[in-house]
Amino acid sequence: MQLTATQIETFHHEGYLAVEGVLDSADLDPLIADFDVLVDEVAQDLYGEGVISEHYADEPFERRIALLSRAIGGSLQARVSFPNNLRRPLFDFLNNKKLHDLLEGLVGAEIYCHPCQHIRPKLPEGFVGPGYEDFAGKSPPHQDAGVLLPEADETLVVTSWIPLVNATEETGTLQVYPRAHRGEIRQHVHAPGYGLTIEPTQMPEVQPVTVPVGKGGVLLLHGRTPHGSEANRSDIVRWSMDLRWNDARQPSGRPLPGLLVRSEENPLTTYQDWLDAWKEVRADTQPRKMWRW
Ligand SMILES: O=C(O)CCC(=O)C(=O)O
Ligand SMILES: [Fe+2]
Repeated sequence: MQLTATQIETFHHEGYLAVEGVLDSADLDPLIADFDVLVDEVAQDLYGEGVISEHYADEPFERRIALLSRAIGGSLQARVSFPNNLRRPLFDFLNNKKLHDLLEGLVGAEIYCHPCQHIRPKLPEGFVGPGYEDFAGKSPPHQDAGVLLPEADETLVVTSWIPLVNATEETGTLQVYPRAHRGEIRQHVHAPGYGLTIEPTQMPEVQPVTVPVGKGGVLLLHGRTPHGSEANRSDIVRWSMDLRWNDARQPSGRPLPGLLVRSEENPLTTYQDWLDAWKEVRADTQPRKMWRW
């Protein structure tokens, strides 16, 4: 599916665009099945380490990681997200042509899959006690461009936010500040336990819009569009992925390995290239500047 001229215009005017029905079960099922396998492996490890006394093996994808997280009193996000998870089904998903077709209208035909990306099992609020807000997964308002290095200030890095369950207001879908992506990158400050957030005096004057996105849909965000999310008030995990993309010929602002996924000019990144690049990063002990603030 390619974006229409009207959709592209809306994206640039509003700073975001929700597109329903981009992906179907043939796209999502193999990935979700692999997350299931991965969560099972995590459960086996935790059980082996004596940290949990139950595997929760009969629990569905939408619940199991919440029960495991509660049992350990902490977050398991890092275990299932990049770069701990560099599994083949994830690589295949990053190479999904439907996503590239969609992105091509915004970033052009030389497409780089940006290394700043996350898989977020956002836990139901009721599962986490006080003090664990950081893994309840509320995201304070921020611009994704605000977490990259200034070298990427002129690069349009598009975020594709992809829920793996229906993302509704109740499950804590994204909230987006419309038409607030113009102008300079706003000053960000560290919000304890939450990462970077826009400095309060620089907050947009508009009210945020809650954007529900059905499973199979994709929410596209301009890198300077302020957005965040509230708590997940449902009783299922709001699994989502945020993947970023830019014109491969422009700086990404994050000195870590991404992937060339569509190009007429250069060979695409193979699975082995990707693994090797991350291996090199892990072996490199030199400090790397990753964030502007
Ligand atoms: O998933 C969330 O709640 C936050 C995601 C986000 O900030 C992003 O996709 O850039
Ligand atoms: Fe973000």
